[in-house]
Order: sequence, then structure tokens, then C-alpha cells
Amino acid sequence: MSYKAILVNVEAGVGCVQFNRPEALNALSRQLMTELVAALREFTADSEVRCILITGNDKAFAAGADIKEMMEAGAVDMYLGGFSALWDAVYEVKKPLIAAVSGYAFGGGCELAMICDIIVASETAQFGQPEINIGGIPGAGGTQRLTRAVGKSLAMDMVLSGRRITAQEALATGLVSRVVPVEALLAEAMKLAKEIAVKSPVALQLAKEAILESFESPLSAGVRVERTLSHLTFATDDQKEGMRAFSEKRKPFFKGK
Ligand code: CO8
Repeated sequence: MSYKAILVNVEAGVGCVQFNRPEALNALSRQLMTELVAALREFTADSEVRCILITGNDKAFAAGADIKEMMEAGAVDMYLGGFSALWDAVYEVKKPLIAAVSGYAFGGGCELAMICDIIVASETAQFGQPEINIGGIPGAGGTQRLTRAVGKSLAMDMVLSGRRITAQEALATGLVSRVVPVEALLAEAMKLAKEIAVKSPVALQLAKEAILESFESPLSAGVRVERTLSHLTFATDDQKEGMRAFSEKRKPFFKGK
């Protein structure tokens, strides 16, 4: 499939999507989100792709949903229009998703990064939910995921005042997992993605599922889900290969079965 609002490529088991609307600071238009979801579905179907990297450019990961596109929309247009389903579709991706964020990650941009499993930020990254400045509130999970990531007080501060936080603040609060110099962002995020891509794909998906369960369930139920998924790895060839390789002092080769 050919894309206009994103650039797509696959390298060493990593499917990469780069937003390509620099003139609008990568505002997440309906077309961009539709293309993103299509690319993610292609990566899902491609067994060569074991980890997915989503990025923008140095200036902007994404400055939000496209305000100009939404400004005349009514509530019913938003409710029935299917835009929210595109965000849900990103959350439904079972392969690991890494967001490599430089520059602005605002509104829907911050929300999209938070849907990803890991956020790697450059020193210039800024995160914010500035919808309050335009008379709105987050609508793609921001009030929920930001609160879970950084806690109530900072989430309230950001959502109610429109305050932006820096990459270092995002690191200190656990919103991102690493901060690297801007010129190293893609290389570092790719290095992490490639490290993940050589693991057992089935174990990766089970681990992701178990961690995401922690946001949905009380502790005891989450631990039960984890136990079931952990036991399930014992049914895979990859787990046998991993344990054998350890005892034979060699590197494992995982086939995804
Ligand atoms: N939508 C559309 N266009 C945008 C957006 C956006 N979110 N952000 C920037 N642009 C455009 C600007 O209009 C401008 O275009 P033009 O040159 O044609 O005027 C171009 O990008 C460059 O922007 P600026 O000149 O403003 O660049 P600055 O460096 O001066 O400022 C900022 C950068 C601070 C990021 C500024 O552009 C800004 O405040 N942008 C809007 C940020 C924002 O409010 N984001 C939240 C949007 S709402 C949202 O995301 C809700 C998601 C909920 C989805 C619900 C359905 C699931």
C-alpha cells in the first residue's frame, strides 16, 4: 500500500512508521491515523516484523489531532465518525510498540505516544495535553493514561493548566523510559527495537498482554492472568529453545512458535 502522510519501512525485524506532515507539525489528521492503522495491520500480518517503531521528526512527534480538520465537527460527527476507533486500533496491536519522541508531543500526539508500550524521548521532547487552551479536554485516553503514568497531581496540573513537561520531567515521573540526545534518538530507539525484535515473538506478545492487564485488573486477578500466560510460554518451542540454549551456552534462535 502506498502512503502519503506517513513513511514506512522494515529493517532487521523492526517495522518503522514516520509521520510525514512536517508542515502541520505532524498533526494527526484522519488520513494520517488511517494510514498509521493500515501500516500497523500490515506489520501485524508480516511475521518478519517483531517490533514496531513510531516516530515523527526533530521538531514534532505530533502536535495533536488536526485542529483545523476538527474545528467544525459536531458531537455526533465525533461520536459516529470512527476517528476514536483508529486510536483503539493502535491499542489493539499485539506486537511491541515503541514511540521515539522528539519535539512536541501534545494532545493526541501525547496520547498516541502513551498508547505505545515504551516511549524513548530526545532531550528536546515536550509532552502536554493542551486541549484546555482550545476549550476542550483530552479525548484519546489522555486523562486516563497520563494519570496512570505520572500520578493525579501532575496529570491534573497538565490537563487543567495546559502545562508542558520536559523530557527530563517525563523521565523523572515515569512517562518515558529513556532520554537521549536528539541526534541519537532514532539510532537509540532502533537499537532498543532490534534488541526486542530478536526475542521470542510469542513471549513478547504474552508479556505485553500481561503488563497491559495491570491497568485493567486488581492485583490478584492480574497475577492470575500473568500466571496463565507464563504457563502458556511452556507450550512454545521458543521457550524450549531458550532454556536449551541457556544450558548449552549458546544464543537462542526464536522462530515464533
Ligand atoms: N492541528 C492542525 N494544525 C496544527 C496543529 C494541530 N494540532 N499544530 C500545529 N499546526 C500547524 C499550525 O497551524 C501551523 O500551520 P500554518 O503554518 O499553516 O499556520 C503549523 O502547524 C506550524 O505551527 P505553529 O506556527 O503554531 O508552530 P509553533 O512552533 O509556533 O508552535 C505549537 C508550535 C506550540 C505546537 C503550536 O502549533 C500549537 O499550540 N499547536 C496546537 C497544539 C494543540 O492544541 N494540540 C491539541 C490538539 S486537540 C487534540 O489533540 C485532541 C485529541 C483528541 C482526539 C479525540 C478523538 C479520538
